[in-house]
Amino acid sequence: MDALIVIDVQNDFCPGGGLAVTGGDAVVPRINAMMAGFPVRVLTQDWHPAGHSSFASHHGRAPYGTVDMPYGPQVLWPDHCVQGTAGADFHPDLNTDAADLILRKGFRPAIDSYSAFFENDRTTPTGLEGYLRTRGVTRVTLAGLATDFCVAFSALDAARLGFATRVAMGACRAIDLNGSLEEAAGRMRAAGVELED
Ligand code: VGL
Ligand code: ZN
Repeated sequence: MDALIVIDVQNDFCPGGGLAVTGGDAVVPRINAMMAGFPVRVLTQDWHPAGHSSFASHHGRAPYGTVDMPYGPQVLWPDHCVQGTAGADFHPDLNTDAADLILRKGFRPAIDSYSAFFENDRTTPTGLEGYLRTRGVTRVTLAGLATDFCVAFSALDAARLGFATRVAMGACRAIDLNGSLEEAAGRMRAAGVELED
């Protein structure tokens, strides 16, 4: 059984948003068209409380530096996807009606969660693995935002958990911070993730 996992197609990751990804909105028609081809469809939503510890503003710092968190280095982001704000809403044209499950992540104040499977400590589960396994899913295809952070971390975890994992690169867009896209692509390939156009 195949699942489509759509990562964080939210207003703040689209042009005009708090953490805008270049061309982020361009993935929407492509993802809507893909949905019909999958029996299991999951959308994830980055869902931070105000003042989240991944926000540069929380530390009185400029965005895109890093801090050492108890779980390791953490990139500091502009405020984004704050619970209940318009920036946290899905892009208005995304076909959210087609979703079987909407999974929220990043809601714990002290820990970020790039991956749809585990938070950034790499051990706290989101519950998605259990959902997919109990629905009989063995293969996952990922799409969405951003290629080099939440999509890549989700793909690497999916592969590690034993799901046959594919990323629809044409239905993703990257932040590309200091070569992070190339690095993420290399790590995904090395982990056996299939990168397709
Ligand atoms: C993301 C940075 C911070 C993502 C989420 O969806 O890729 N990136 N929060
Ligand atoms: Zn976030």
